[in-house]
Amino acid sequence: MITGITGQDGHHLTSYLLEKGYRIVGTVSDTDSLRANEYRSLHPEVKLVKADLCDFKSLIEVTESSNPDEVYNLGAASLVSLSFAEPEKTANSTGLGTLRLLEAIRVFGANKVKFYQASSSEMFGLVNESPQNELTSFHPRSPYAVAKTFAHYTTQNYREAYQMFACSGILFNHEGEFRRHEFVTRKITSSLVKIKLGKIKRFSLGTLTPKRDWGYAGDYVEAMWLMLQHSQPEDFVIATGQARSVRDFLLQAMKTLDLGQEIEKFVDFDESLTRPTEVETLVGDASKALNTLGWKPKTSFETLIEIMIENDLKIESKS
Ligand code: G4F
Repeated sequence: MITGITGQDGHHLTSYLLEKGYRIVGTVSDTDSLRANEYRSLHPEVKLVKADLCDFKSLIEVTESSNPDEVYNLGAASLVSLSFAEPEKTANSTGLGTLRLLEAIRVFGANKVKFYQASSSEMFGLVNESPQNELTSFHPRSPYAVAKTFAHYTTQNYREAYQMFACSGILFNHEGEFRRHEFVTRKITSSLVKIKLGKIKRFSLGTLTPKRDWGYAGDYVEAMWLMLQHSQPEDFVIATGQARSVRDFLLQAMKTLDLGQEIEKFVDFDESLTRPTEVETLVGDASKALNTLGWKPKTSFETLIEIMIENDLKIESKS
């Protein structure tokens, strides 16, 4: 069972698990939404069931009816910037939603269900060491990160209190062809592709200085699965180990599209796209995942950008 199945990671995880012969039930809050219909057209073999992380009764019902062996909790209000405008909604779905789901699983099969929680590197926030690993302390800097930290500790508590196989993957930024346009990487690749095709002349960004550890989402879903196949429930950092700035991403994307290296030709800066509290630098140390699960990232920064640009070129040339 996968919550948030119509999101970026849901798409990748679906393909990964279907190839392994899994039967999948995906939960969506609205079975007729555009995203649900798009998802269905790509993965018609997956059953979509209406359930909402903010509605405990629906989680009890879907857990009982689908009787899952593995649960991947990918559902969340995942836009950090939006969480400042909607803190209560974010806490309810991203934070309390995880608690509700764990409670539903505890009632209907705690001993057999393996639970994966999508924790986030945003929890490290104002970092006190670099790179960050599983022992680095958290200093969340947004309502989103606060909610994810609550969900992370709740998962740990259910593991310890009820001996549940519940673990968290602390995933650093991961991008790809299913990334939504609101995130900076997709905003950059799709806008530059539109510029290349003569559809627009310029676009706006908030800031170029923050650094992130950007990997490919297709690589990261393998780590989620490996965590649930491990002999015991443990938390893992999943990252590439390399920090690049928004500027680095932009310049590499411009290079890939032969658009030169003059940022001012295409980009405006808009103060309203900055955050009240920014996370300046995140970079992960995934050596525990390598040593314990044998996981490592396969896709380079340059290839990730090529994948995203190729996909945007396909979409924009058609429309
Ligand atoms: O693409 P972003 O919005 O991703 P962010 O905030 O790092 O969060 C992503 O990664 C987390 C894992 O660490 C996930 F938990 C989370 O759900 C999400 O997937 O922003 C990246 C950076 C930020 O520093 C932001 O301030 O880009 C900067 N930025 C600059 N201009 C912008 C923009 N971000 C967005 N979304 N839009 C801009 O115009």
